[in-house]
Amino acid sequence: MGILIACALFVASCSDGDAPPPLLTPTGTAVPSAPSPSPTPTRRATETATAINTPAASPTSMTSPTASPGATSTQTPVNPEVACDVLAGRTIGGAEIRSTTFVAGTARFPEYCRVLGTIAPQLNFETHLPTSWSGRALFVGGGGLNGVILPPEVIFFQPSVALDGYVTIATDSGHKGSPNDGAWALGDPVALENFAYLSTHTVLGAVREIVRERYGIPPSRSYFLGESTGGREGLIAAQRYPGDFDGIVALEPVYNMTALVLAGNRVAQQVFSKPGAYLSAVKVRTLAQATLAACDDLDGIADGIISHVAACRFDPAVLRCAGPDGDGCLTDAQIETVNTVHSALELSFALANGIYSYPGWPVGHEDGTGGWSTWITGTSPSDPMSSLGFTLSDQTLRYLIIGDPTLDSLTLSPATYAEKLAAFSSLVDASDPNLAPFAGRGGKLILWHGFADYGVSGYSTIRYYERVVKSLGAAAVDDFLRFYTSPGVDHLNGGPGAGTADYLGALVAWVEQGTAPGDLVAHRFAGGPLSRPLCRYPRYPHYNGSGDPASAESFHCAMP
Ligand SMILES: [Ca+2]
Repeated sequence: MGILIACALFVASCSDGDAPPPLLTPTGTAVPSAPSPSPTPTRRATETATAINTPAASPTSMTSPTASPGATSTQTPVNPEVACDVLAGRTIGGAEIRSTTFVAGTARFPEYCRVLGTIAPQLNFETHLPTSWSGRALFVGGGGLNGVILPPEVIFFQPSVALDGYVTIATDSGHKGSPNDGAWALGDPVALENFAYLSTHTVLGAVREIVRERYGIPPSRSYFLGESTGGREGLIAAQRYPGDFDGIVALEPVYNMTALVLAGNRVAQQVFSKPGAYLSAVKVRTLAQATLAACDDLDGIADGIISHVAACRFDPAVLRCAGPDGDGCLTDAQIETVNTVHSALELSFALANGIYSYPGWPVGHEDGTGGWSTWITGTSPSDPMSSLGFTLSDQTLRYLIIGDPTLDSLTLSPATYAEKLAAFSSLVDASDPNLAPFAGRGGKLILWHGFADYGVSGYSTIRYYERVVKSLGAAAVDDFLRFYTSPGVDHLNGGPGAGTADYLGALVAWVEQGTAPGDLVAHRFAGGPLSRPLCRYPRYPHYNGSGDPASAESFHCAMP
């Protein structure tokens, strides 16, 4: 887990080189290995193939779009290593290609050309151009405050991506630094604008030209997959650049970053500034045991996963110390802390798209590695920076929003900075519920959230989904959006629940074959084999009353 946390905040996972989990497919649906040749809603102009290298058919029968009827190439394929080398040093699509590396194939990643590029002044990106290309491109989103290029092979729990011959794309979003550090934003509006909304769009445009140069045609399909900040970037694309992607997977998205930062600040002020309000790790364990006892079996089985979240009612006052303070009880100040975490932030001024609040976090699973110790309490009451929730909130307020390195965010009153907060919200937040332009172009969107996520509240994504439904109507939403939730899964995809699924495969099948995904199956990321139905919101996995508790087959998706 250390490597997960060290890699990036608001990032679900960082590769540690372990073998990927098994590829999952949507229930009853085979993930296609090649794009559909049939006409589709598209924003592309007709392209004339002038390939310098026609991608060869792969052992999995991937075919190049150039092999489609009416688009054949008569040119002789060139050596793919040469085709990689000749890109180096060139300026294509406004990007300077700093280096190219021809990478030999492995069992998981067939050979590809690794391209590092920069768009002035400092928007860095990396793209992988496989020799055997499916015609698809996949943009992988960032995490935290970005600043690093996540390796494209770190395709969040999507082990099939490289094998399927995707061109992959990733960017640092326009600055370099730790994802936990916001100092880069001070006095750099260009970097801030890139982080906020522009970098994905800009890099995609450049890479499309690089792809055209390498293969003779642009991608036939472009997809986006991101988690956390990457999820926000996906929703930014859907809202502001609806023509950029055919399909988007947004996992645990920080779509309303401004409100989240303020909610995190509110919690941090309670935890670190109120006398006696801090919960030690032992007290957090006490709390977690109490919430589990109250809510675990509401889903039909005491399996250590609170799956019927909507029915979970827990009053921390039941833990109030009857006598002296001790590890097995909570003081009044600590009870207030628990209530603060689970209650909404309410603002006296509007953020972008009329947002005045941020919901509390769901109850349960407080003591996991992705729980309170990571996001809320940190490791010591005297070390707020050990709390990732505090750190990201503090850095964002200090450098991205208010622009005062000396700011003490633990004494901040949001109303004091209402104007700057609203301006930042307009710049960065992806809270516009009007996805009609995206849907109108045939775009498909998959949203997902884990309910043990103490970084980003699952309730916030519910709010967004409900706003989209209210804005467009349920029937219209059903045509282009799927929203799944996973109980017991945290922001790093850890926890006792199961949230690892082939979201991208489901999306691709939807976009290219018109197979709308239903309920899927999710596997636990770590901690031993366990699967659960991946239910469309608002349903949740309920135990059938018999059968292996580790198997999804023993559960059904139930209405709350
Ligand atoms: Ca349970």
